Amino acid sequence: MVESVDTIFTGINGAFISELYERYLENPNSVDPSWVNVFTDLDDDPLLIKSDIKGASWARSNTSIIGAGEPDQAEKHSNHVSSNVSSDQVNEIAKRSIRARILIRSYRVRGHLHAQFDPLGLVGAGYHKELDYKSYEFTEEDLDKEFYLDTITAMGGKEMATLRQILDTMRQSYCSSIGVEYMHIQEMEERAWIQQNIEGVDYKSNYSPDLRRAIYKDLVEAEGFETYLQMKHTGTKRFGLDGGESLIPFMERVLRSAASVGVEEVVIGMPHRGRLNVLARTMGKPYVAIFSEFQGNSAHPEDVQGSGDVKYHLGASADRDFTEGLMHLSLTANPSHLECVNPVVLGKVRAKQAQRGDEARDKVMGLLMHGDAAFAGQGIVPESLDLSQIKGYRTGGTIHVVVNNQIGFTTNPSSSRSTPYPTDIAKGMQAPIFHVNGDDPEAVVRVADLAAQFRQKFKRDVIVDLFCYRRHGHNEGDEPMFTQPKMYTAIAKHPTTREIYRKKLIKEELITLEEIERVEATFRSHLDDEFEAAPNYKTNKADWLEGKWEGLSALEGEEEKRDDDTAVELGRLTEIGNSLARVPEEVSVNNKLIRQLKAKSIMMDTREGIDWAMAEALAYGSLLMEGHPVRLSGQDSGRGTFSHRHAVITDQENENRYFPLSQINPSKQAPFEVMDSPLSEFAVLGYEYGYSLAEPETLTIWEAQFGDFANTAQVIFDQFIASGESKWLRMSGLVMLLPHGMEGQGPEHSSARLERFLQLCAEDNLQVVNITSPANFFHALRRQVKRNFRKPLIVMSPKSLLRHKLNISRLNEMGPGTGFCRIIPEIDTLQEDSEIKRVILCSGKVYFDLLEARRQQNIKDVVIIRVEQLYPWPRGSITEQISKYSNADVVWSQEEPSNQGSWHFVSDRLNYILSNLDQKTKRRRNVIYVGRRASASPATGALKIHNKEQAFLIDQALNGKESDIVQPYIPIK
Ligand SMILES: Cc1ncc(C[n+]2csc(CCOP(=O)(O)OP(=O)(O)O)c2C)c(N)n1
Repeated sequence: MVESVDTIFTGINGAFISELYERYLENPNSVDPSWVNVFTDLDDDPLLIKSDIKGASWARSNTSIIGAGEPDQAEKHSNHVSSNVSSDQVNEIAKRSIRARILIRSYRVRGHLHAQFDPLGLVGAGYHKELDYKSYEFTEEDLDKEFYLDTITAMGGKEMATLRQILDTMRQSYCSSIGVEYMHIQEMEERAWIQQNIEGVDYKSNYSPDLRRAIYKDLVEAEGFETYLQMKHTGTKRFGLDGGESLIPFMERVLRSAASVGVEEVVIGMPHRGRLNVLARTMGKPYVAIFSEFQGNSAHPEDVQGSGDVKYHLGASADRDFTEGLMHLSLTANPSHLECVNPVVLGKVRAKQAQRGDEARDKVMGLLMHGDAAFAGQGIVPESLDLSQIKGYRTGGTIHVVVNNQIGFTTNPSSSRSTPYPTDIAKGMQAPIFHVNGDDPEAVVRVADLAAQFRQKFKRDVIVDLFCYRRHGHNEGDEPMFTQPKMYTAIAKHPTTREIYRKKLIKEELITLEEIERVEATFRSHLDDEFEAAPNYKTNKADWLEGKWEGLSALEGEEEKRDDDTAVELGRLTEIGNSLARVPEEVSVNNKLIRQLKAKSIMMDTREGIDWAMAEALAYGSLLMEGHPVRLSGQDSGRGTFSHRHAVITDQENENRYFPLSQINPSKQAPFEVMDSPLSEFAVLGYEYGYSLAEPETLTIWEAQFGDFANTAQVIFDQFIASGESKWLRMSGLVMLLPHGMEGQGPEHSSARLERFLQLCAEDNLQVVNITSPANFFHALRRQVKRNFRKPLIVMSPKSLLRHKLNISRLNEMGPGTGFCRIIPEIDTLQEDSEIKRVILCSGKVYFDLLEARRQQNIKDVVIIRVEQLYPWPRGSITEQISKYSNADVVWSQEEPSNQGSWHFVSDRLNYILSNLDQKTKRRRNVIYVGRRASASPATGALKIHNKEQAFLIDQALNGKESDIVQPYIPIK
């Protein structure tokens, strides 16, 4: 029965002190001044204490601990005291007890300061006043005096304890190889759980010889593998675990412990340090495969394309058959950029939980390893931690292990962070933090148990700070003595964790020497066998397109010929559209929104004038009805930054939320989720990418508030989205909506940095579109889950165009016989093709300015072609269009400055097309650039200048002679 924690008020003197304390809370002057000091020392929330006073008890149920929750006994005790001693004496005893309790509390809060968790002895110890009993007005004589401490779990439910006993228990609980920080947690039940599992618990006495044997074997394998690699491939980079070998028994135990409380699947993320060891020992990757990679062979089979990756970034999956239960493990591949894999892992976990219907988040769990310098330094760490309790993103708690080797490359902790521990950032997230000495593997194993159990019980993140050291340099070619001579002199003399544990086992006769030697010899001979087999080792299987991905295939054939069946029956579309346009009777809908819903209803009736928001909703709705879930996450995505989407209708009276897309046919449709994300791009994009890696059937979308904010997530674009498939054979069908367009809103709201995405394009890795028709957007979205492969889709999405009168479609453009258009040819009737003087190619918003101006000026000899998909570059369709106009010059028109937008990307490609076409004629054309000049800033801050520039470039595109057109890079004098 655990109801409360950390109370100094629930014991023998409870009634007396609580009355005093309540008086004090109401008016500090109403109690004897000697009590004021005692009470002010307690920095607890008065309300919390008051509730403790009112009858909470955290006594163990199997002991006879007395607490205020058991009033009979408390009363009895109280009476007992008052009948035997005078009220002055009660007062005195009460004060003494309360001081003891404050001392106890200090151990709970600060005991870690005296814990012995640094194997090198560089951190910890020292003198801390708060942990000195003398600071609480005790003297040496008090050590053997008894106190009434009947509610202290630590004292095993004793009614009386001496100060010496109290100190012993507190030191053993909080200042041994494990130092725990948990008093920052606000939930009393969570604090109580930790207290109960830490205070006075002699876990080591329960460890069986089998467990000790297993721990030793793990250490033998962890150390043995590193030293074997060092011997066979001296100096080759492997980012060895040497010094942090306890990570391996930790991993074994945390997984087993998680299995024993019902976890069936764990998604793992980790940096380079120790990764080969984890791959081998935890993930079961054959040593022979790793040795083969050391000999220079690829990790992929020969017939698989792609760049591959270095061996210490690779992922793996495995099924482990623990006695505690079967468990599927997947170690997520990651780039060298530390910590950026964190949100990716979280997104994968969430997707897997959705697949299993694991709403309690009991079955699938995330486990992340970190380096100490990276955990403290990288902003993605708090960004990702912040997701842990948020509705659309929570995953039921992640276990974090910081492999704290007390150095980052050559940088000391004092230069790495402003906080005492690398883990301090997690305190704000209410996570308990267990610091543990890596040289005490039994303590490490204990912490693994606590972490797994705490996570499963409270569905919160838990942090393990595995204190260790790094035996060699940053990598095996580095010399650490250049920068940390003292530390490395100490390390050189320091025995390995295995040696220390070996000694202990032998000394305490816990396992026989013979057994120990047998374990060592068996492993060594296994490594020899595997090493010998490595030269002939061939990977015969690429582990992709399995499980959920089965049935999908690698890209083949010409992109422009790929069949995209994205059309939907018109009847079905109107049914869906009418449902979305319905004003829900049960909701008090905002009046302006009622008008919008009516407008949608008219679109459906007339089957015309369908705007962007409606086309988007029809794409989602139709996919949902076909069984594809839709998940859309981004800042303010529910309503939509530009107030166009209204995927959530908020009741004007009670703020209840109604989701039209979830109400089309609730029992027959797939789930729709839309989330207003935290104000993060890096973590949220990484998360959605992770989700898309695990779930190919869901249309997963991330939306940037404005396109340029996606910059802060650039690592995810570069390292995962653009290159993940090539490096790791992992597809993603993630859609990214990045509002883009020059609208006079200033430098930072104009550009989604289209040029950067185009620069990333190669080998069909991405799709980049800048679409000018709602129907085409509808098809682009549906295409993402309708094809037999998945590719990330980057959409330069509209802002003002959401409401532009020309940016509309007819319903039948989404109906049978239609599909995604990579380019959209001229739509107006103009002169004969041979009379056309100019072909303007453009992409995105500028099209509407060009079209309107041409119509206004009644120009009939200038054709405008829209390139809706910039990548994969639709060379065939563009060639076909340009070839119709053999007497025309060819202009590329864009509103972005010439160093931005598409110009760099299209110019060579268009010239290539022109040179091919012109081979048959005498004419030699080069594409002409019309757009803003190169500019440091994406746009002007002044609307007037913007308008002038825009009018000028439109005029030049339509009317400018080639010789008059402003050159992209020549500044105006
Ligand atoms: C984002 C990022 N910045 C810099 C680096 C270069 N780098 C690689 S490892 C490392 C030190 C990491 O220290 P720590 O996190 O303590 O892990 P350790 O290598 O000590 O295990 C650095 C700076 C990187 N990989 N990623």
